[in-house]
Amino acid sequence: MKVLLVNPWIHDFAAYDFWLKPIGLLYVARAMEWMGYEVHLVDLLNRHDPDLPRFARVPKDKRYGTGKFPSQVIEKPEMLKSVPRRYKRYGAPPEFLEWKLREIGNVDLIMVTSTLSYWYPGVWETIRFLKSRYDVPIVLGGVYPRLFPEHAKKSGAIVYEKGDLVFLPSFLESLGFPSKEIPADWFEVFDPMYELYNRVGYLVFITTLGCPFRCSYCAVHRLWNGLRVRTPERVVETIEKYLNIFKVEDVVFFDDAILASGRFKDLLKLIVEKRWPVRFHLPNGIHARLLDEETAFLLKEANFRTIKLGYETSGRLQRETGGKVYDEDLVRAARILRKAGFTEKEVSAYIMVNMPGQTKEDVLNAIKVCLSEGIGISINEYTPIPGTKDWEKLVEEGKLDPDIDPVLLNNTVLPFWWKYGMSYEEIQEIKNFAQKLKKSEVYREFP
Ligand code: B12
Ligand code: SF4
Repeated sequence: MKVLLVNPWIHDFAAYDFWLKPIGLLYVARAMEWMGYEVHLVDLLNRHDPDLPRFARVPKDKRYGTGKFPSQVIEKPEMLKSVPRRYKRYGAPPEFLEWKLREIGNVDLIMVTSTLSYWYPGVWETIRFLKSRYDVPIVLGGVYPRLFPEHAKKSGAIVYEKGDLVFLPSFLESLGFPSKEIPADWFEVFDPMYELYNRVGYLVFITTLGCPFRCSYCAVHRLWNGLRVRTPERVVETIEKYLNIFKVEDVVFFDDAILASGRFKDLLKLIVEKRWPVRFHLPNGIHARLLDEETAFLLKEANFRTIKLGYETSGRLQRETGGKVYDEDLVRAARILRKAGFTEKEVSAYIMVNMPGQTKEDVLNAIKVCLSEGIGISINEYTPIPGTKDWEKLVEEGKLDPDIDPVLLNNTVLPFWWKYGMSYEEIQEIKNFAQKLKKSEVYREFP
């Protein structure tokens, strides 16, 4: 039995390859191999595919293997017509997909993944394309169908609504496909199946699934029950295995709560011992309160180059959204990291703009806190996510239609129509201010 796994196109006003790898799909690949399938992968977002330059001009890598995707301007969906920006298909062009499918030939089953729900138009286009070439069942899984199952069913694919892979065998059986029980500890024993790639520009891993916190704007607790932790020994084994196959210089951890695992220091110690000639990155905000000096020094010794702290906002919303971090936690973490030798180029804090109830002052104060501690700023625009406390409150107050088309929840689009948040101009002003600060001399005053 032959299965084709596809990482679909992104349709958006902007998208950047900030170490995007379909790690969930690579676990699905391993599970399918475990069940005896012959597995093939088409990753339309792999900028480092050696065949891609024959089909598109591929922008050169920027920092640490990140970079711009090839893109094509496409027509905006009706609902986005009033947004005065160009809408694009990001990733390999359709001719590349056509060629790949010809190379792979007939398959028995197709599986498509998805991450951000508001990227669904790219998922749907990919599914339409596949349907026009194959007459086999297409299964859609990932974050989008888990958050918007009913909407995802309109894609024309059969939807896998679960996160955990232990449910995959019975799902396949229900479709008439062969299966075999998946080990309950698959997250420990399975490696994400990177060997399906010819070339990658970096490697992305996760060492934990889930998060013990319950922030009111975040869906992670709905996606994963509790916190699952992979043993440091297995993580190191996996990294080593793939560093031997791919000559990459950057290794990235995408965890939501890596410091909450209770095993991170052990992992860092093992990484330090290995002395691999690579840089490490933590692009998904870590918990400032959980950072201690020993961890900071180990991060430095292990050659971490990107550390993002989850800060989100200053002011009363810190408590109201769940109390994950307070100013004093951020300040403490920033100082510890500076003491360990990190600079503002390596450490920055995520600040969210346009959270319900947030004022411009909350954001500006948060920026000032970062500034005074000599750490960088990464501005994120808020988007409501189903299943979160924020979503439920907004629906209850009549400020959000629960049946909204997910494309309108694109964080770039929200300020153009949502009258309960900040205006496009206000957000732009904040972003310009942050941009100016980044370029200014202010940060250089810090040792
Ligand atoms: C990594 C990540 C990113 C990465 C890139 C994601 C990527 N690879 O494309 C980056 C850093 C770019 C990112 C950015 C953002 N993200 Co993000 N991100 C994540 C994160 C932390 C991990 C995703 C992941 O790899 N999970 C681990 C794998 C194992 O899980 P999985 O993909 O679900 O796969 C499992 C199952 O779903 C299933 N499966 C997956 N595919 C398939 C396919 C088939 C056929 C089957 C059967 C099964 C199956 O099997 C897998 C194993 O169990 C999630 C949170 C989370 N923990 O899921 C948020 C998350 C997806 N992000 C989220 C958000 C909000 C954002 C931002 C918008 C934040 C912001 N406000 O700025 C930005 C977007 C900026 C932009 N416009 O680009 C939200 C999604 C909201 C939504 N409506 O979709 C999430 C859920 C976090 C949250 N806050 O609640 N993100
Ligand atoms: S925002 Fe971070 S700390 Fe809060 S629940 Fe989500 S993953 Fe956990």
